[in-house]
Amino acid sequence: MRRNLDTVFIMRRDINKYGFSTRAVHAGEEPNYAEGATGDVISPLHLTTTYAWHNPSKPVSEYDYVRSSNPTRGAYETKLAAIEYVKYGLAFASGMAAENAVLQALTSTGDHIIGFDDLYGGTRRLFDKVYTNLAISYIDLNNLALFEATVRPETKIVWIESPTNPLTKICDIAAVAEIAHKHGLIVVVDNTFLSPYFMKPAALGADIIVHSTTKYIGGHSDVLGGAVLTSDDELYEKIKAIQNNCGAVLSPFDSYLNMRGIKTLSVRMEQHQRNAFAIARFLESHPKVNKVLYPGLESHPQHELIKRQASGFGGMLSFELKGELEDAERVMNKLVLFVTAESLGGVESLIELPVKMTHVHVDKSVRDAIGITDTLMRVSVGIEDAKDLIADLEQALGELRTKS
Ligand code: P1T
Repeated sequence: MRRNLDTVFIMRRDINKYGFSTRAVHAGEEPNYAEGATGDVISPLHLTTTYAWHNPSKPVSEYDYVRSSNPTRGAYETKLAAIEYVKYGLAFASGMAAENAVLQALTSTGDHIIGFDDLYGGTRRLFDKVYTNLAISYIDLNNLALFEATVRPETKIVWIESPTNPLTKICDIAAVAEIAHKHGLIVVVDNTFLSPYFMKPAALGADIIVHSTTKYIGGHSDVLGGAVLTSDDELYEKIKAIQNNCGAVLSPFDSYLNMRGIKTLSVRMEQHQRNAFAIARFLESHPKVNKVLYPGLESHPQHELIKRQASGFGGMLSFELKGELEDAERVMNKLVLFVTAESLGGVESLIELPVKMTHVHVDKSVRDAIGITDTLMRVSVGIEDAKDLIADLEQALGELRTKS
């Protein structure tokens, strides 16, 4: 049963009539004006694992046990749903736990899934190594004829990232969704990279949206979490049952931190994007750089497409050096501000080498086929001063010039 907030709060606001930033600040955080209440402006951190009953027939409230529901997690799930413009939010202990809940709830042995060919390496590992009872086809979803030809009677889900991780490939979500729905497929969009600030996949036809909230939603590289969002009552009930029965829920404290993160999502995303543009343009003009993949650049092959379906381009970019693997490693070792690390979406800038880090588990033949080369580096652009970030890249790339 979905928690009825009216029993806890006196609701004065209709959050649905507000814009993104207002929702991000206020959804799930209505002050409690009830007689005798404390009037908290911020939804408080509510720590208890269990809730009292007056007697075995009469619980004090609609809460019975923390795995099933908790006021802080409930408030966070309300905020998540509001910023994705959907009815329901479900918070999980990690992005992978969220993805797993979707697969567990909606697939059974023999089903077939179609995935974009450049999904996050961990998502591919979940599909390939854990869901060995399913058939998976990875294809370029920009080829809509190929997509339709790949659909089989047992196909259940099409799984999209746009931009993909790490090649920043975009696909036309509305076009994919139209074909998918014609064949009765469920459309899942992993919206981690753009965040709901820049793209609302539900409006493009996504049935389910997943997030690694570890990234932009948390925003400070200190909370692991995941989320599933949907407006579909039946899908929600099925995935909620897995959340409760399997138990990979987000803790109240982490829910509280992520609520705090969401309040600044819009201002952070604007600064991530501003800096990403500055860095992308700098790299594009650098003689040691072979190519820059940032959807905001006119040179990005799907620049026009992303402009149609999103309101921005985000803070993630990848670039390929001229040279060998060792050159990429030399540059990374010289960087002072950029930290070599996996993950993304935090306020600090990170850089990583997919062939040795995030995508090391993806077969080399697959990496070669889709273009994850030895010198491809992925940058999660933070919110520092752009000029400091560019100076750091300039001195590190200069290291390369002295060698040649
Ligand atoms: O790490 P976790 O919160 O479990 O989320 C997994 C995940 C799901 N989807 C996308 C698009 C992701 O990028 C991730 C996690 N990605 C990294 C850790 C990374 O460095 O790309």
